[in-house]
Amino acid sequence: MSIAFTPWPESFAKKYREKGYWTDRPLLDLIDNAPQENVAVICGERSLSYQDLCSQSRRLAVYFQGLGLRTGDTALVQLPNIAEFYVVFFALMRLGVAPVNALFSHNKIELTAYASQIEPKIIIASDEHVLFHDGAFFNTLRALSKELQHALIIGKSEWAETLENVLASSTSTLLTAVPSKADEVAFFQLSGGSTGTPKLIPRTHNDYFFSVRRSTEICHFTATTQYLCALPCAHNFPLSSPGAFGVFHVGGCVVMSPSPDANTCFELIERHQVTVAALVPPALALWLQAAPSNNASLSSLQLMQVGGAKLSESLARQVPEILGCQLQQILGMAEGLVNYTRLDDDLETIVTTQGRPMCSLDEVRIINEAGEEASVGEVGELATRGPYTIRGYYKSPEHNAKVFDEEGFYHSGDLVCRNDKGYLTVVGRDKDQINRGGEKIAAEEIENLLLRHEQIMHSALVSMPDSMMGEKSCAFIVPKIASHGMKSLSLRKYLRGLGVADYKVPDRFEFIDSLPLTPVGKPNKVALREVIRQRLQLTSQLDKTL
Ligand code: AMP
Ligand code: DBH
Repeated sequence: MSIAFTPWPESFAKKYREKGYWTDRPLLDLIDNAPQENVAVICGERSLSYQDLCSQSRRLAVYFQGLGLRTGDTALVQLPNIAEFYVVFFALMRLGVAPVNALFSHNKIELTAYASQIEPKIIIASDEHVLFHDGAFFNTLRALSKELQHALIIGKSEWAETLENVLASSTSTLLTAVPSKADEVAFFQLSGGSTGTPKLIPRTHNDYFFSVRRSTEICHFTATTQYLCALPCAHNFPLSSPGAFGVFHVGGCVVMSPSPDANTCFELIERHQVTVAALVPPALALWLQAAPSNNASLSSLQLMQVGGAKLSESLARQVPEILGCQLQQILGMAEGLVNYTRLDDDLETIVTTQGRPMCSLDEVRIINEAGEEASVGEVGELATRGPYTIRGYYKSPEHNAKVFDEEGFYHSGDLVCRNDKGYLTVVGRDKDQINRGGEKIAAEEIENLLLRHEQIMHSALVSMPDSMMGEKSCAFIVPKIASHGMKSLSLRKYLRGLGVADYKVPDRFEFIDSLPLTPVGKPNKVALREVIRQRLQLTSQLDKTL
């Protein structure tokens, strides 16, 4: 049994193979073909060689096989930045089991949404996450997903099997299972989304492997690369741009950091002679603030990759000055297309653009308001198709009909302009999403949760400017009755109680009598963004005068 997804048309698949982009090899080759004696991952005081990674993932795969997991099955995985994330990923790859790798910041709402879409047979989670301190949440999920039978915990557990125990008690590496076919779904990426339910992105071995290989070429990764994984390890950026998988492809070493915190990372950079790091803009801003007064030597650092949200030109210019390394900007998306500034680009291009597509078969169309292709410098929506850009979200026919056109282009909702050399600069967004310093929030998801509150009549979530995060979120609330007594604090508590990820809880609440509407009767978010912008401006002026 294989997992259903929207395939690339045969003529495109043929082209991608002829060009050598799709090689029909499984992602497992990333570690199985690596120089086995090299160190693959450093995590705290532990070092795992490629041989360790291969043998542990093989033993774990044997255990999974014993449970009856097989090709076409799915798994829900939620792990922090630890080496076991990769052990688990490649164990599942050996059997052709496709995981959704939830972010560690995800909570009940997100995990439930993923589980109900993929109906996993197994949950693999960490004892560090409060949801898995006991078996209660697992049982809730089992009631929703009839396939769910197993749980494996990384760490200690009184209610589920643990990885430690599995590895201690199994030495067999005898596997009869094989990976899924290279042109089938290897795993699911997460979409930042703009809809009520978070969408899943089916990625095949062929398309993902290509994006990883091509990325390592562009970023000059080699066996001597020491890569700092400071962003959430499951995210597409630190996984594949070139990320940990790029490092594995060339036999280099991934240094895990529990967080992007500057001081934690600086220590790791010095200790492990890190050469490349990847950050979102707010984390970069904190590094730039902390670096001058930190004693750790950052001299090994050669490349700082920044992406996920718009980087201001002024921060960009500080990178070589303060960190003493080169900057690379990346505009990527879990749906596929990744743009990079190149290492030999001139400084102006690097600080003012978010790069250009990674390969010649990435087709980019920028569509202006009139629905026509924009000319150089003109703003329009970025639409794309190519050898590693999906043709459809998982089981989402209605949404797919909206964001994929008849020619298979994915309409990203990003407003960009292109210069005469094909480099893209992001200027805005035409999707109902807040980009909170790289963490995406689908407005509709939070609005729906707010509407479940018995005192709320209408809600609208919009972005508001923030000097540190770029954007934060503001929820406009129309109460059912004027004398409602709702406070920001109680609404925050309410949302947390429902079990939504913390980063999605609105940074600010504004209570209003009615929502301004557009001519077609939808909440006028342009007007609401303007309301909050003015209120913030007023507060900051008052602060200055006091
Ligand atoms: P996701 O769908 O969660 O993978 O998020 C991808 C989206 O993040 C893109 O469509 C952009 O909106 C945004 N994004 C990623 N990188 C950048 C960047 N360098 N500058 C501005 N926005 C970015
Ligand atoms: O934001 C993203 O999704 C992103 C950013 C940089 C991404 O998916 C990527 C690089 O691959």
